[in-house]
Amino acid sequence: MDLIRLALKLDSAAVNAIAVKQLSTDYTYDLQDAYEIQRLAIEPRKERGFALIGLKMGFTSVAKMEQMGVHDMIWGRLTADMDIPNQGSTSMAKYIHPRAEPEICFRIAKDIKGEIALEDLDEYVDAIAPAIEIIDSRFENFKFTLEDVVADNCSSTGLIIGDWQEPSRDISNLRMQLFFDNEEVAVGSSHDILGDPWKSLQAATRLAAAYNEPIKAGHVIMAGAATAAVFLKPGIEVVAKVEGMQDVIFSVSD
Ligand code: OOG
Ligand code: MG
Repeated sequence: MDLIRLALKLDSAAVNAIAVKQLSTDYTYDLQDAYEIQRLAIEPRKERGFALIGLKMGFTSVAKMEQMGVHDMIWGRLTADMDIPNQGSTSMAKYIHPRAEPEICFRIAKDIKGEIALEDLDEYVDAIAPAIEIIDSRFENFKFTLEDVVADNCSSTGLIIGDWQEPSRDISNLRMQLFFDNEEVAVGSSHDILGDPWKSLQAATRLAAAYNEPIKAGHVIMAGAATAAVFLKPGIEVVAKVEGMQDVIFSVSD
């Protein structure tokens, strides 16, 4: 199996917004191969001038695992081309079948070299923010196995980060809501993210160390969605509200 060829296939599916068949239909491959395909698929992005800006955790809530039928935590890479400014807009034409989900994001204050214990994480974080993630599986019908979704960089495609604020250790029970044109389309609690989003950051330090992916000062780490994700539609305004934080907003054009 040619991992580079599969990585390039996924990169071109993302760039051209054209779905491809699940890799697992034609290939037998394990999680290690899947993370290697993911790593290789990020290289052409870097070559196009888009640096790594951080990492994301996925399937850190039961709501997400049940929606997608996948039952293990995963992690993916975030690159500069995915960043959409708060109050900005994005176009449906860039995606295959995009969905949005409300998240919490950590900003890293200094380089992290190995796994960090939960109680020591404060030192490494200088801000937190509410965020929205846009996910867009490159696989037909948004269907995949655990290996497929990992190879496909955990469906990563866009992120909108709200106003940064002082990090608080106590973010384990904040209401998190997603609105499309003022109508609530998803609601949950930050408690749904592993009981506490800081635990998701802890898991990110463990997994990044295990896969030799350094987390650097200035990187952002997305903790994973608290709710199921909702399909975007052209013409809507999307707002995420995280209790005690400023709203995050973006709009969707054709
Ligand atoms: C995979 C990405 C999962 C999250 O927050 O749980 C994720 C997917 O659902 O397609 O980003
Ligand atoms: Mg997510």
